[in-house]
Amino acid sequence: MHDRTSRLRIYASTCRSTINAVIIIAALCIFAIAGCQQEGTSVLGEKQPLSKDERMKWWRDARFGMFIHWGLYAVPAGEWKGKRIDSIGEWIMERADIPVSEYEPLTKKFNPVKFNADEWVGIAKNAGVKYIVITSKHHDGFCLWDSKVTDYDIIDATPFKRDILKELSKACKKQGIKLCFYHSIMDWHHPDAQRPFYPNYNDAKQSNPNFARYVDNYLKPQLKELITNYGPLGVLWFDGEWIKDWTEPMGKDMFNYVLALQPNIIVNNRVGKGRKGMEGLSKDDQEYAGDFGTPEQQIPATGLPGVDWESCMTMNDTWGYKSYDQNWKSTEDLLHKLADIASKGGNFLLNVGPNAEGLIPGPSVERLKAIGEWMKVNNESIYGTTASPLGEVPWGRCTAKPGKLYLHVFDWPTNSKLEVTGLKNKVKKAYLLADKKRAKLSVRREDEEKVVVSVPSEAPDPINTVVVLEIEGK
Ligand code: FHN
Repeated sequence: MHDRTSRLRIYASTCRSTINAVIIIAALCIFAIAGCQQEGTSVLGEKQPLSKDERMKWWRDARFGMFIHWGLYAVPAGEWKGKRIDSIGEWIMERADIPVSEYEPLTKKFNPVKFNADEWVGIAKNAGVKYIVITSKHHDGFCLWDSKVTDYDIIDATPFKRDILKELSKACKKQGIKLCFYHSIMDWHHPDAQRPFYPNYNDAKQSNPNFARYVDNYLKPQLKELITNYGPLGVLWFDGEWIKDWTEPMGKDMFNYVLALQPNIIVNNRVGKGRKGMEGLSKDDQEYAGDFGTPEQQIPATGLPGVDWESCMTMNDTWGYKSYDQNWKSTEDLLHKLADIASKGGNFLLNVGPNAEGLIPGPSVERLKAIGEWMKVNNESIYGTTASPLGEVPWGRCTAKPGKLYLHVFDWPTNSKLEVTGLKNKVKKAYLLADKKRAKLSVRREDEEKVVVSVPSEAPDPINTVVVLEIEGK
């Protein structure tokens, strides 16, 4: 930088007017700063944390991600020694009281020859998904990447011997999807973590005297591998934080550790103790580590005003694959959830649980395809939107952008009159988002807070038709 500036001074001294020199120097500095800071590095090349808003922008705009729970548990697929487990598939080691000595041999059977990273990422992209969160390591401790700190990983322990995360990283880069990792703090396989608690792997009261050694010599080095060799990552999605040995101070330390490795990464609130069970966000006023709240299998009734949050959900009743769980949510239900969550200012992280062959189950693929067809027409009403400024609306949901309201109409008015209450702004124009010609719909103001939009007799989309109101002011 200094050489360039001194050359500039020589050049400037030949310029007739000092104003030209000032303009050139200023322009050069602006380019230098812009060029460096985009990756969270200072103009001097040091890594410096970006502001939270800078880090969160792509994530807030994305609104829709895909969760992938995949690992050894896909092999038993919810059944152990002929007995079906009564819970989520990825918990089979704990639910069926399987000792590590009997669970580890599953590695010999994990050979997902039909796995195709481009295909998985394509399914996600066509669904309108903007980021993928995959389990690098779930509670069972098995690693989906080539880790240098253990052989309990896909390269060293299985016949498959391909680095799943490396292949997904390449496919995501190629298709413009952000790659993110779910990583479990709780580890049922590592002797310095919960392994000694067998068969009570999830005993939140027990403590391992060597847990600090697990964090320093295993958990942190593995996270460094994941952030350094597969990145830049979008999100580090921690989980399994509820154990006794993990504390909020450790969460804060981990948050800083991860940000130091990649300044613009985003981290969920399960890095610390800020998750209040499945609600996803503690309501006490303590400052918890992490960037967003994580309600699970639920949508906060009024969102979580003023904070970033993401609802994660299964399409059936399990995260990890179970051969017999056919209790699939309908496409209509999933599309309504997508709009509901966005209308409350949240992100939707929708899960798939691939099987042991490396295939995403058919019913999941069908639903994602149908969601993608709706998103191709209506994604403007989801991406980059903010929570509804209207109160509850009887016919559906509402999302917003500056100067625009997107009315997600689930229940089409039988009289072709769509009533919008709580709206004082002047409506400049109304039209169907799906109508490329944006033919005007007539709007009549009934009173200070209510307008009535005349809509077609039939709902163009039986699940969710979006009517756009262009309005004046905020
Ligand atoms: O125990 C895990 C569970 O297996 C799954 O990964 C969910 C997904 O968010 N998280 C934990 C339960 O809260």
